[in-house]
Amino acid sequence: MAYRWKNELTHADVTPEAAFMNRRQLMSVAAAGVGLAALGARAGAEEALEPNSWEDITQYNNFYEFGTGKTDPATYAGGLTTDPWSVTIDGLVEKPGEYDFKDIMAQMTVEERIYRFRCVEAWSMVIPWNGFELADLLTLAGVKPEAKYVRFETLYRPEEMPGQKSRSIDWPYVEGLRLDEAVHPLTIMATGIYGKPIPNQNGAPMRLVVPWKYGFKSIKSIVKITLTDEAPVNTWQDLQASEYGFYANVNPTVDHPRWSQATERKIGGGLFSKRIPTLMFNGYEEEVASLYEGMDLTRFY
Ligand SMILES: Nc1nc2c(c(=O)[nH]1)N[C@H]1C(S)=C(S)[C@@H](COP(=O)(O)O)O[C@H]1N2
Ligand SMILES: [Mo]
Repeated sequence: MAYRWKNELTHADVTPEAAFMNRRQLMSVAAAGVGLAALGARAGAEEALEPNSWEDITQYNNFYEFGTGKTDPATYAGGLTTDPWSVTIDGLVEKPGEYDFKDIMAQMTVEERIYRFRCVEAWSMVIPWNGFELADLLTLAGVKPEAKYVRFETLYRPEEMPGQKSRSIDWPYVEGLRLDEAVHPLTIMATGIYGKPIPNQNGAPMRLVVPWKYGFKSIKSIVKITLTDEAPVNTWQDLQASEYGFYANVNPTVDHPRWSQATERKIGGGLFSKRIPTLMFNGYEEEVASLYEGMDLTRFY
């Protein structure tokens, strides 16, 4: 990789309870041989944002396979079998096949990424993910030069995913990225939160996290990754193309047809969740703006 991400949001400001766990986590990360430099604060971070609590992150979710209510995933996802788990990687790759999750994990370097997470519905959190760069997984499979896009699919298993009995969505849930977005060092496969295995409601055992895009791009519980030369149609675009696009880059200057995207409600303050300004590319403009040079960002949403 050309460079590795440095966390701008640090544990320096977390609540005492979380800080206790994080100290252990830092030690285990260090023991695993991951450079502590990667955990350092980025100079000039203008605000001291705190990661949300474990409760916020695991009890207020969008995972329509378990229902459309925010507490449905925490209520129903416990019944999902995530072991064994495998991911089919196919399409324009040198080594297509079924990759066992445990074999993948044995070859990946898991590190912590403290990212802002901004849902298109205008709520947000700060989440300390554990995961590996998607680029490293794609390298395992060997991307062919003709590949231009990556298509992702979530598990389809209605016996364990009660929300899939509803036909309002054409299951399985599908997402897509341009290849350069997919191999960007900010793009990770998350396998943990706060140093613990990622809970089912957050997309166990492996889910995408693309922090500069609206949350729906961060597809959960992935079973298939396909390299293609055509832009995949993602689930939300398929459902309502006038409201949800392929790029879905966070942009406070382009409103959703039904609400403003200029501000967001940061989860965690209960009824008094505070509204904060939404940042261009969710605060990752410096890292990702060059991917979209020459594109009219008010048109390509
Ligand atoms: N398979 C699948 N992935 C999904 C969703 C979903 O319904 N199904 N919801 C998306 C939306 S809208 C958001 S905001 C995030 C929520 O992630 P979180 O519950 O970990 O906060 O997951 C995204 N990934
Ligand atoms: Mo979302």
